[in-house]
Amino acid sequence: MPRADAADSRTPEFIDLEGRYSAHNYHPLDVVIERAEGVWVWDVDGNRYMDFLAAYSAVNQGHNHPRIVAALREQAGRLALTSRAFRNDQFGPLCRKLARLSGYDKVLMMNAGAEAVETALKAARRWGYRVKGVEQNKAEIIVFDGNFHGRTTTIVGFSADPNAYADFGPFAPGFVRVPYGDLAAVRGAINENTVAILVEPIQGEGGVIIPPENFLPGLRALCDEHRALLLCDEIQAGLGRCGSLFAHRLAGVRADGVCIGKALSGGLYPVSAFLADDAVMGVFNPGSHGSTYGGNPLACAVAGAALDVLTDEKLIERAAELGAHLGTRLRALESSPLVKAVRCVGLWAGIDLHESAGGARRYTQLLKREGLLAKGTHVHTIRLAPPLVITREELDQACDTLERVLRQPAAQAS
Ligand code: IF1
Repeated sequence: MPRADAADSRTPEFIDLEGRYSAHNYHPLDVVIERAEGVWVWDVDGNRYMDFLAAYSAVNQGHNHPRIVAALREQAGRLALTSRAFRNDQFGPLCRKLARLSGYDKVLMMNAGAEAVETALKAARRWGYRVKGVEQNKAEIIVFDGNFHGRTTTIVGFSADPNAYADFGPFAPGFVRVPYGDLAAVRGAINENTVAILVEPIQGEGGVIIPPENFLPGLRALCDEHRALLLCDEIQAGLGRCGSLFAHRLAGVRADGVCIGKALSGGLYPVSAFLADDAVMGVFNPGSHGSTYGGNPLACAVAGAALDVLTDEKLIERAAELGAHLGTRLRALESSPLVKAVRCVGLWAGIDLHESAGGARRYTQLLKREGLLAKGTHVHTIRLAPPLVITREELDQACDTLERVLRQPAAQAS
């Protein structure tokens, strides 16, 4: 098998091009991928890796799923973009499919996940003024420490991560941030001007942080008591990742608004959406919100196929079943001197390393050498999120690799 560090490797030329011509807004692993299929990717030197990031859960259906690729190809050859100034034959059927699957009255199609979140924020504010009767420009939205909802200046304005907000101010007012999982803090922050609580049911970027069992039901109760909207950001946790269509449903809760994205297109096209019932979605009138590409025919055709793959291939059930096995395998790692804690829900896991291990990045580099691609977060945590099409054999192969790498003494790991 050719090696990425071999003398004739093509990898360095691509790294050089990125360094010379791209903004340095990322620090990726030095792997240059040129082909992908299912859970597998190949780099420009012919090395094969198992993808345990799945583009942050955008590729739940597996890379280049043939049904979704076929839908993309067929639609692209016929009609790609009309703008919403006119109607098209893909938009209504996709909205119906998504409304029926999710159980919400209405859908508002956007492109990036951050746009779906911004849509939710606008809906909540306008609902607050026009339905709840909050005084103009007094609307407050409760958010949480450790949140990640996108990178617009509104959203980073309520981030707790200096990397996300430093020197991007001034920021939009009207956001109150409290500790994640802390119902008492939410109770202390909610008031007559609170129009919504925006929450990730499980925090992805935070390191697959699972809140206490009573947290989401408690938020639901507080929203009902204070007439505020519960908005769940399911852009990463949703669409099967946690073994449920929506992660918050695992807590027996129904949100008033849901943001989805990423796997809504199976990684083939940027598609996002905000889902809500008429009482909330009714605040939007023509000209009040939208986007050039929002709900375009190509996006709708791709999203329709991506949702069909999720349901027809029972990927949600699969994530629940295989996730239980992943959890069992990963909990065995807790006996490693490197490992501080393991969290797993569905096919989504976070492994916290002790600080003495020297940081997650060195282990993701070791894992890459062993043919497993994973991403660190917040310095000491390795995040695991394979495509939901992974087989049990592939999952065990990956866990064997994790065992091998995470049982090396820190000193030997280089
Ligand atoms: C990057 C993080 C993950 C998200 C949730 C909204 C969005 C995201 C829960 C916005 C996007 C992506 C963004 C991407 C890397 C990745 C990420 F590391 F940035 F934080 F997954 F954890 N809500 N997450 O996870 O969706 O606008 O990106 O489509 O910016 O590097 P987007």
